[in-house]
Amino acid sequence: MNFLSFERQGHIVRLTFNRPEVFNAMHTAMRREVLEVLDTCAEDESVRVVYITGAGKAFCAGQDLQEIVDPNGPELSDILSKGYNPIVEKIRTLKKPVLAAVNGVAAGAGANIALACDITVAAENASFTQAFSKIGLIPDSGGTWTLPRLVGMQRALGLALFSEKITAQEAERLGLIWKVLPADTFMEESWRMAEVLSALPPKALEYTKIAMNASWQNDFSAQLKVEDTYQTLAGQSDDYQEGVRAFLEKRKPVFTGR
Ligand code: T3D
Repeated sequence: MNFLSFERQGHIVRLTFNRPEVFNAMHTAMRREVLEVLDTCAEDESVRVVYITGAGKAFCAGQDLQEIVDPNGPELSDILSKGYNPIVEKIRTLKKPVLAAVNGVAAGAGANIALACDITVAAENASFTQAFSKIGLIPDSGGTWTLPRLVGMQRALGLALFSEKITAQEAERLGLIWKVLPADTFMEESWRMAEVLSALPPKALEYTKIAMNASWQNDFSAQLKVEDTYQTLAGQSDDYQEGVRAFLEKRKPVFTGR
């Protein structure tokens, strides 16, 4: 890996965007590496949580604009179809939680990758900007889908059309992200959240993610059927037995993922 770092600690994979000199803006080779890591995480059942952050001052400034003006650069449509689209699709469909630890500014596709994650936390000095409208583009990387669902249509359009940089606190207030964390302990606290997730029953988290995502397409009755299906599956797991036994025996549960 040349443009990101990728390490495994326990059941957690930490993926760090690593082009700090350009605020972790992404070019083709970097997008390929991100996809490779996400594929590895999908295939490896022992990985329970994916933690994504950025090196240096930024989380990710989105598309590397130098690549756009490079006459030998990729076609714009390939940038989406072979890069950002599969990245956000994989994040949304990965059978494990993906936590974005937004350590600094997240712009354009960088913002929308962070918002495609299941849990997005931000350092108190981080910020978000859609950025697209300022360079003549529309929000991509799922932004036109994610934004209205997270914050409602007026706010989604406000964020997308004005492309103002908003603070982490404002992002939390709007419901764009889960939580703002103190800057000086951000990496430790956000990592601890990943550890908490990694100790929970993996199947329960997987089914919760699937059911929540399915809700966008369903009416109430259809969604009750989804809950029925996945609750039945969860109820057949060893981890459910373990969770109940541990509670009754007043001890810490040990979940195996079975
Ligand atoms: O159709 C398609 O397929 C295209 C796909 C598009 C997907 C997208 O993501 S489009 C949106 C692309 N991103 C942007 O337009 C954001 C551009 N960057 C900014 O607006 C600002 O840099 C930030 C708001 C992110 C941060 O501002 P600030 O003032 O804190 O930092 P800065 O000084 O502007 O940037 C720091 C360095 O990073 C600077 O380099 P230097 O001058 O120190 O050598 C800057 O040029 C570089 N940088 C920041 N963003 C990008 C970048 N270099 C290349 N591409 C970038 N996106």
